Amino acid sequence: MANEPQVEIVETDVLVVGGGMSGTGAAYEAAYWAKAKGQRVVLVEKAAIERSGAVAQGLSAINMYLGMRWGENVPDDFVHYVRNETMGLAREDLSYDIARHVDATVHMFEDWGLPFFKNAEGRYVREGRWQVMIHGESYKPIVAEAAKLALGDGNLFERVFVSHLLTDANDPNKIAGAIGFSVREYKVYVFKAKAVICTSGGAVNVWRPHAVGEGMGRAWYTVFNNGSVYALPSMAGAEMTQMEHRLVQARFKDGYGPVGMWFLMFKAKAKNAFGEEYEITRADELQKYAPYGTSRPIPSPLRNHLMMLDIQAGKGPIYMRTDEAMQAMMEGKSPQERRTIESDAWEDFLDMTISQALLWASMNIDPAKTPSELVLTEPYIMGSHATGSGAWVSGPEDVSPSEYFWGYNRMTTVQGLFAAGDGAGGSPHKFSSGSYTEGRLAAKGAVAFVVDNPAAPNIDQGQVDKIVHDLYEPFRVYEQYKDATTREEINPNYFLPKMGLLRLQKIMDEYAGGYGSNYGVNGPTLERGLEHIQMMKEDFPRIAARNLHELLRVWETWHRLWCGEVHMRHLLERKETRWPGYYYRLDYPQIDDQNWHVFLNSRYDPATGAWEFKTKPYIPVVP
Ligand code: SFD
Ligand code: AMP
Repeated sequence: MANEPQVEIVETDVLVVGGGMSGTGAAYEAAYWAKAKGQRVVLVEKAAIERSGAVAQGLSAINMYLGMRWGENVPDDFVHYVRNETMGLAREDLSYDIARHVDATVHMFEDWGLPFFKNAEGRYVREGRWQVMIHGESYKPIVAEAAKLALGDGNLFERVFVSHLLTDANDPNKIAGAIGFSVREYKVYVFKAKAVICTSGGAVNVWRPHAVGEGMGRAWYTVFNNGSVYALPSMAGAEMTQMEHRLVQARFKDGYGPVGMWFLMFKAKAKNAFGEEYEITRADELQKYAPYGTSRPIPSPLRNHLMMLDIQAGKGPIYMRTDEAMQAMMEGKSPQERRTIESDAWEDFLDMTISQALLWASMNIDPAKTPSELVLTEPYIMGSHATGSGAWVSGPEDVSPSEYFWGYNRMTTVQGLFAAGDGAGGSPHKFSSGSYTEGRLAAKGAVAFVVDNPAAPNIDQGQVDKIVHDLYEPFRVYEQYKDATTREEINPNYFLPKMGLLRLQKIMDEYAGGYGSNYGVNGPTLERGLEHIQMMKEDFPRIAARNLHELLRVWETWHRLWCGEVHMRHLLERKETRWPGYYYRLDYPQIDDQNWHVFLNSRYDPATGAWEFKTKPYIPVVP
């Protein structure tokens, strides 16, 4: 263990933070434009990009593909879909921008060797209107390889966790770079950059998960995404939007296998323990949420809401009737065709959620004979699936109204700081392909920003020295106090990151509408929860680390804590329940379109520590 790390300076034009879907997309695109402009592009990733982020295990579907070459959809159709899914609150300029470009990205994946399911005419097989099926176990290595080739030698820094962004010494609202520490060596990197693209993934394990103890590593979204994509820009003073729009998913119990293919392609039904289909028996409930509830598909939060009502009425457990669906599909089919249906059902999980297949095998579940339990997950903060949390970013100049445009596509309110994927707010349903596409769009914007702003960033050396020193404080805390106890995990003077994480998860579950509180919150509960968060922040200087791995966990916990705070502040501010099924503001149980059909934005001021909230108008951009 070292008291002070070795420090390495890396100078670049564009810095990409995170090498997941949007990060590899950003690197691929930025490198292309940068070559022409003589710029350097560097990517920094906490893990190894070949298997990092949400797509590390692979995916069995690409959930955003329009099929424009076959006349299947046009971008306006996608915007209508997103508008309804979000109960009327999407940044339509951003959704439109991704929609018009996403097909080209998907075709590129195929050129690079990603295998697609195809029908007799050579078209991609559709799971649903927006989703196409892939044999996607190696999806991530394929896009990672393209990013590595584009970046070139010496420009990829793996196993480096970015903990802080740096702003310009002369202009606190301009980006200057980032700081990260190696999780393999006693080394800290100071990246000096003219533009930074933040793509470091959604927030998982902020709330107490269903699976605790040894099962804690099993959640739906990747547990290695700790909310850096929200904490980093927010701590640097960027405006954040929709941070209250958290995601709760209906999933196969315990393994968290996705349900899309079962619902959309296999036409399976979710039914309660008494065989009733809540989407039919509770259809009247949807009328209350017109026009969203009465449009199809039923918005994701409202599907959850109907399921919750059934559970609260004592009608659980809820089952996905895989048995009925598979038997219907297999009727009249040859043994060979039956075998194909069966293997597709298993591959859906084996490509992206292997543990669900293991769980089926270990629980003697044959999906053609036995239904499987569905549950609602703990909440996640995400901007790429069925929710739109993230930074408030500029849209494209040819589409965005002036309220949504300030110069460079996907730039946040901090000059030179860009965001994409889970990190760009207000444009959900981009998924893997849309996130990659958005990374590309942000990269083009970032390169243009550097062309217009070529001056080297001014680094505040005092700020850098303090951060570098603080990063290793948990080692010093441990060294100072380790002899005060015979059991390292329990100490009167420090706590370890696992304890910190459990403390945060308890606060979030009990005060911020986790599954343990039936997703319900009210004003006083949130205010009390924020007091607990404040106390935890005050205790944070007492967190200790025994090795580099624990140091990583320390700073991941800090980012999660930040996400929890921003989320609670947003929940408190939005005085309505816009997304029943994701959360309930029990003191404001209705949707209030008159007052709250607006985006809610927060800004943390790094100079004063004050929080400011404002609303931004919802402006439709397609008819
Ligand atoms: O079925 C730092 N997703 C699905 N997308 C699809 O297109 N089809 C599906 O089938 C999808 N499904 C699905 C999906 C995800 C998961 C986990 C499952 C099932 C089980 C969603 C997409 O994967 C998702 O939308 C995108 O991946 C989002 O992209 P992006 O770039 O925003 O996040 P990322 O890929 O996780 O990458 C983040 C990277 O950042 C790194 N990182 N690096 C340095 N410093 C830090 N501080 C960092 N913090 C994080 C991460 O390691 C990672 O590489 S289904 O459910 O719908
Ligand atoms: P999932 O597997 O649940 O992540 O879903 C994959 C895709 O299918 C996403 O685009 C979901 O929004 C969509 N989806 C899942 N279930 C349904 C459903 N019952 N009706 C319509 N769309 C769905």
